[in-house]
Amino acid sequence: MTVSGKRQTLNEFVTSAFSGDAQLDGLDAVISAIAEGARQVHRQVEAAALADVLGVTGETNVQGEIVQRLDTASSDIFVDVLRNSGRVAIIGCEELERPVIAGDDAKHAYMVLMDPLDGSSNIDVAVSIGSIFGIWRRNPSDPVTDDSLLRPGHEQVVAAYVVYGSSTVMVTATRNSVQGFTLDPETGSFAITHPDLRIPEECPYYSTNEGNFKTLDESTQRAVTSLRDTYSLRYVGSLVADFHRNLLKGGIFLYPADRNRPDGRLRLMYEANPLGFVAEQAGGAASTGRQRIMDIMPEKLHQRTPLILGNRDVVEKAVAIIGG
Ligand code: AFP
Repeated sequence: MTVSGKRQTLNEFVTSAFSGDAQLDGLDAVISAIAEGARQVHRQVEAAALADVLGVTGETNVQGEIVQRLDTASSDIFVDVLRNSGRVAIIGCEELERPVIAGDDAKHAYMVLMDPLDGSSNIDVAVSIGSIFGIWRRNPSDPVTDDSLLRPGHEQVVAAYVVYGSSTVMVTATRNSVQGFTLDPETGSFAITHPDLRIPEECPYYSTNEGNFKTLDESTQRAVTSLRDTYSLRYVGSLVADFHRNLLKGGIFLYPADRNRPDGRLRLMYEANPLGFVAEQAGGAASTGRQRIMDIMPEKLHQRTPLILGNRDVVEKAVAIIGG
């Protein structure tokens, strides 16, 4: 008997969850492809120092960030598995300036936006990192162009993320259903470990880079001060890891706009939209401080946004103080 025993696997879950819904035909293949990519990235991350794949490539990506070798490796892995699923028309990726067009006939029904490796600055120090995905349905009669991806967050059909930490966990969210699966090191399959996830009522934590406090505007400083007076600070510096903790334990994450980053630091399309969708389906909320993240009509693939997400009542209180 393997360690995951008789637990339902992710592939079994998505096959049963989406079969019979013609509107979601092929979605199971896309999610299974992401799971396969996560298995490969897990192996690379786990053995990175041994395999000498730590460090930088010497290139700078479209964000102006120095690219880590594992950033490129993860991006290549996920582009390959998504292309090979045969169901994805276009892929937008944090590491790639332009989207990858993978197919344009009717069976290429999905559009994927991804951050293949989030928290790169934590790779070399063995701190949890992750991968983030948002999946939208494509209107098959529309041509596939770079602008096809510019759809609002509330149109997502699935959002998912993977945490590469003390264990490797993949969380998937569809309408009102958030499920967590853990990678079984023996079988290499993701088995269900966190069924029907909901953000707990209690909220013990707030997560923000306090080093930016001085550069926040006055009302945002007031909001952070009120959180500081009420909750314990927990901040890893990997959005996925901070969000995952808060999803399981309760908490609020904030990366507001500040004097140095008037549009915020995090990316709307492949960080805020997918995690905002997960938060909302788990009973939480996601805001810019002035607007619901899911309602933003995107203008650019790599646009940034302020982000506040977590327990709904705590997010709403912070937004009220900020003046949203
Ligand atoms: P990297 O991928 O460059 O490490 O950035 C990580 C991130 O996008 C997100 O995961 C963190 O929440 C945030 O940036 C950390 O930013 P600070 O280092 O400014 O706190």
